[in-house]
Amino acid sequence: MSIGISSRRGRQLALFTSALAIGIFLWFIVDPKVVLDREYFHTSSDKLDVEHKNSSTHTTPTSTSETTFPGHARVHGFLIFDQLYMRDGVFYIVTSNVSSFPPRRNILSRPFNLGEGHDMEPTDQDLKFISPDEVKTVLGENMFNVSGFSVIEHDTRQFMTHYYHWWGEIVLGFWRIYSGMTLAAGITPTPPDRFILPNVFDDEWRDPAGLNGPLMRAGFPTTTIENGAYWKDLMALKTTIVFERAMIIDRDAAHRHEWASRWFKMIGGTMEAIAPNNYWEPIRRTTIKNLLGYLPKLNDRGVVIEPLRANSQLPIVTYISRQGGQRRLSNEAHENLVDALKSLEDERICIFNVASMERLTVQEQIEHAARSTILIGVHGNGLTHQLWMSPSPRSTVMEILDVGSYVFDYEMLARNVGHRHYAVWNDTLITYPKGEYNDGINYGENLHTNNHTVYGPAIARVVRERLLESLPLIS
Ligand SMILES: *[C@@H]1O[C@H](CO)[C@@H](O)[C@H](O)[C@H]1NC(C)=O
Ligand SMILES: *[C@@H]1O[C@H](CO)[C@@H](O)[C@H](O)[C@H]1NC(C)=O
Ligand SMILES: *[C@@H]1O[C@H](CO)[C@@H](O)[C@H](O)[C@H]1NC(C)=O
Ligand SMILES: *[C@@H]1O[C@H](CO)[C@@H](O)[C@H](O)[C@H]1NC(C)=O
Ligand SMILES: CC(=O)N[C@H]1CO[C@H](CO)[C@@H](O)[C@@H]1O
Repeated sequence: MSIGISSRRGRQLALFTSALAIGIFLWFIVDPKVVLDREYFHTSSDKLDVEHKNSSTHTTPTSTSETTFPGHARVHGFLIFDQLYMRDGVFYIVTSNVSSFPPRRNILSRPFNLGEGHDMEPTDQDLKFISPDEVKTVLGENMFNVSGFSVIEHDTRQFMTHYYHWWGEIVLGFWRIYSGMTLAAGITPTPPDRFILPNVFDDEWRDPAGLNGPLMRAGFPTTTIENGAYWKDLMALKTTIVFERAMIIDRDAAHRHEWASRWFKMIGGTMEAIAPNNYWEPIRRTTIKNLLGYLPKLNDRGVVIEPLRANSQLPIVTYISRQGGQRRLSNEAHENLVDALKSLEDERICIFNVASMERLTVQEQIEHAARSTILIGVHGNGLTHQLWMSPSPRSTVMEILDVGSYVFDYEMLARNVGHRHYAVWNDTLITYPKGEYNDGINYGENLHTNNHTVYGPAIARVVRERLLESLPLIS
């Protein structure tokens, strides 16, 4: 059976089923040590072929040299182009109809840090629209092809050096838009050929917790990550570069989307783009298989049933303790919560783990998440680990906030990945069904304090309900 795949659309299901069949076949013949998830990914050799056949049905290039817009989604800061040009660090869109493209300020911004008073409005130094007639004079006759799919993360390092901002916004947002585009074309998304960070140098995109880098290697093993030095090399060629397909990701431009400002989240706008329900699964599965050497399979009750050696007998509830760091519970609230959840373990309702992620290896952290059905924690980066939990009608994230605060970071992840999210205000748990959202955000003045309170029994009650309630499960 497939885990938590709800099939609203027959086409999605059919796609998934045939991909699964091919995947199972390939699974036996492929060396599983470093894997792409073959259930979803085509091999890279059939990739371009398949994409070209399809993308030509969805774009109407008036001349071979024009830039086109292969997707349907026009989400600010997450736009995909075919035949995107670059010369001397400036992007060029070649088109005879500028109004068929989103305006420049929805595509990118000046590469400055946000919130430091810079004028972020893009200029001709960042991106220009030119007509096919101008190509020869502006771009010259000599062009250099960068083939395949390039994801250009256009920002400075400011926010990327953070597990949530990298994985939960940049990668998740990119994969959502890209999966939606390939769904519309009736094909399976393949990993991009490269990530390019033109405005980042050295190691700067990596996070202090040491998760961003290793997880990229595990999740996108065939994708290179090129920083500003690579970009400078391209510029030094003093020629025009043509990106066969490129997505430009830009945080400030993304925030210009109405939904991004409503929820104050870069990926807010991507929520309007249609994506398959299970779109994150290929990345989740690939990452976990490469990291752990196995993919935990959970049954309807949330029990890990495969592989046998990793069997858990009861569903696993993991509480991510932040007691070693900033933004945490008071000691009393922490102990009270641990006691309440331990009593569920005594009743044999679940296996209960307390995880201090900062003391664990990357592998151990991901293994905790991949085996858990319920993840509980104070608002914070640890909750980004829900990306590796198996989505199901039972999978749940409980985010402890100070009473009155409401922010969307981890709720957006839960909605994208397929878990139910609860905001916990002491003894009150708040959740919203699909399509409904909390009215507004509120960064309460106590959001970042070290003495959060929570009423453990209230959390234990909802954990019990989630693990015992009978659910309309889809197998
Ligand atoms: C240019 O694009 C706009 C928006 O897609 C479209 O309405 C218009 O008809 C196009 N103009 C021409 C000349 O193709
Ligand atoms: C770039 O590559 C594409 C596809 O491989 C090809 O159709 C195109 O002519 C090439 N463009 C240039 C400028 O070499
Ligand atoms: C938290 O909830 C408990 C149980 O309802 C209540 O006794 C306690 O006063 C509440 N704490 C705060 C700070 O509101
Ligand atoms: C928690 O800490 C904040 C600031 O550190 C303080 O203003 C607040 O009164 C404290 N709350 C409780 C319930 O101790
Ligand atoms: C919409 C569309 O044209 N989809 C096609 C994409 O390519 C596959 C494989 O070549 C076809 O089966 C689809 O019909």
